[in-house]
Amino acid sequence: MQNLDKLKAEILSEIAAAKTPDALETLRISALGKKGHITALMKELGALGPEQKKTFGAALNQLKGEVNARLQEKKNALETKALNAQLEQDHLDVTLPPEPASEGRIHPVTQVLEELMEIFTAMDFKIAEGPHIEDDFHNFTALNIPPEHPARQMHDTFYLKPGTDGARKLLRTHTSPVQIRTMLSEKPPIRIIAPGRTFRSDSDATHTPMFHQLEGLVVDEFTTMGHLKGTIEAFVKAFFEVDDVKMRFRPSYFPFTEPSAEVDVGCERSKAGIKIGTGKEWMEILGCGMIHPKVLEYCNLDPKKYQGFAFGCGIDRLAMLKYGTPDLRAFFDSDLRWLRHYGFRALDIPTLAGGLSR
Ligand code: 2NL
Repeated sequence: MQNLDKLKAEILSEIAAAKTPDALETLRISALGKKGHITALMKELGALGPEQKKTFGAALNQLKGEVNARLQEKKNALETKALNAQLEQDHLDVTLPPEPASEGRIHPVTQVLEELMEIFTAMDFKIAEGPHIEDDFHNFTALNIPPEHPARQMHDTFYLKPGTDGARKLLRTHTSPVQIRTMLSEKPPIRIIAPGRTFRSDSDATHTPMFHQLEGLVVDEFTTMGHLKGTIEAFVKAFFEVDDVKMRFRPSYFPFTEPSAEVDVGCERSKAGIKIGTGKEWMEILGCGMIHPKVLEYCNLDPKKYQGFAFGCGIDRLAMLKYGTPDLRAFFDSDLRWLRHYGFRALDIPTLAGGLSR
């Protein structure tokens, strides 16, 4: 018995001191394995008398049970400790950008889109979106584009197969239907920009069948051409990141605005590219005007009560001008070399305070 107490004390203190699951397994084998100390004592039981066998056997069984329990306890503790250490080492900072983001690039069109949204949301415009597949009413009729207007002809517009009612849906040719939908569903005052994809059956060095447009719309009770001019001027200065921009509003025509104007900015062309702001030459950057009374009427707005202005420009074209990318078609080739050269880093987010482009 004296011997057993000593053996028990030894084994338990060794278990308590074990530092690894391997060391613990070695201890288990040396106590309870085939040639273990406790196993050896068990084998001696057979040679004892019945009374001794009973007491010694019971004591041995109790020892065996306790050693097993302590081994299991210690095993659990070591495993928990190992898991925690592993977790500590594998600790993941979820606020860091994913690895591919440091390799990938933001497309110039996305960059310019983000810059535009930053500029116009700072002027209290909301961002509106709508479907790419539209109907005749929202894309044409409500915009005062009559059926015989050239913009409706098959060669410009992508039409879908006729539906059950015989009407053909189409891919929107501008983002204007988004503004029509907003005027139909919301009450003035309305201040929105509608950026997005647009589609026209046209393809050459300066046209791709899919391109990006940004349109703006303001409708209120006392909106004037002065508001339009001030908004466009503030936008152009913010976008080209210059304090002073030579600008002119040139009379023009759109079916959906009256009066209509096109806006040119002063520029200087050289071998190195094109500089916007000053110079002897002019570059057209957008079209605009006061919303045509008929368009307001199509949207159930009384033109005697409400007026507004609208403008539209090509995002891809703005990206070409600002970042000096020569050929529009390369925009949508997904050429990695082109993207690495003209693309932007993911974390260089454009802000008015921190600078739009760096
Ligand atoms: C251009 C010219 C323009 C508009 C778009 C518009 C929309 C509604 C009502 C009235 Cl719902 N106008 N949009 C107005 C003037 C010009 O775009 O050259 N775009 C690339």
